Amino acid sequence: MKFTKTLVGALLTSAALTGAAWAECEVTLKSSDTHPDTYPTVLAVKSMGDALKAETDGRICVEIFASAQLGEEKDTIEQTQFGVIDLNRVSLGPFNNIVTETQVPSLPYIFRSVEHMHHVMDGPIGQEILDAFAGADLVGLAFYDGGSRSFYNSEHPINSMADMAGMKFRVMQSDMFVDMVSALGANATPMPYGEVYSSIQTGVIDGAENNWPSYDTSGHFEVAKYYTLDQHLIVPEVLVMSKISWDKLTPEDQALVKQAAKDSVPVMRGLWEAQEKLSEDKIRAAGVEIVTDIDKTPFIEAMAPVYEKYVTDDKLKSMVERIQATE
Ligand code: GTR
Repeated sequence: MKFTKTLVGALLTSAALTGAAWAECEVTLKSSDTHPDTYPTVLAVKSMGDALKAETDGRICVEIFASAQLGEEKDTIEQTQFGVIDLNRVSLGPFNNIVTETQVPSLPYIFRSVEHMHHVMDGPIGQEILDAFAGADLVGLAFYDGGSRSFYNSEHPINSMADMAGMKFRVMQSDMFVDMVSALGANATPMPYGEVYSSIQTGVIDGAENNWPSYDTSGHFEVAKYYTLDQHLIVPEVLVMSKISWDKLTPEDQALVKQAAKDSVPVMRGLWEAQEKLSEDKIRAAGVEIVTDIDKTPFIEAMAPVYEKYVTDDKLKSMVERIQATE
């Protein structure tokens, strides 16, 4: 590019303005995400930051650290509990061992569809789960979409549960997901997202499971070319705030943060729908072998022991029943 005087001038002015704008922020909330800059979750938090900044005349800003710059999800959750990170956008999976209530919407096949998940998470059950984060020194702000997760691997197409026998799949760091994979006759290795690509490439694991956008943007489809749409999980994602950071805000500012987070949800859902299509097209064009007509019934039936082990107390049992009764 040829740098004309005008262009250089414009760049300098915009740099100065950006600097000035950040300098005005009285509160800068540091926000973490494992995904790259253009991923729907990152863009949704960005829209929340823009709204907050506008609402507060530039007093409250959000600075996003995408692409796991602040660490893998399990570690960033701890940093958020300690107030080192202010905001964190994470799947509910890595919360399963910390906030028991998050196990319920993470149960395999608990939701009949994404619409069913929205009805539940937008209502009183969703609110109960958001409130439960208080027990882990966190404030649950909003749920985002994570589509449905399915298995992919580098070995062969999976047409039935029998094809999974003895295979090794990476799962998120949640005991429940380890048991889920065992119940399907395969072996599970919990590991951070950032280690999955090389682990498949080097044969440490045979595959993993995720939604279209993550399978795409992580590049996993390049090393695991068989994807079976068994859709075992429709696990929502969540935006949480550190209780320590929250307590530093005035009640008025807390209300603004809560509202901005809520308002980012429809933004996220629109971006998600578009991204799912883009990723699916890209993956199909890349020649991935996709099994769509899998019979899910044996998969659903195999999950009984997982429900038995994890849905133990009355509170969780009632939550499961209420979800099943939700339209
Ligand atoms: C993605 C999710 C991430 C992370 C990742 C994983 O779908 O958006 O938050 O949980 O999956 O499998 O670790």
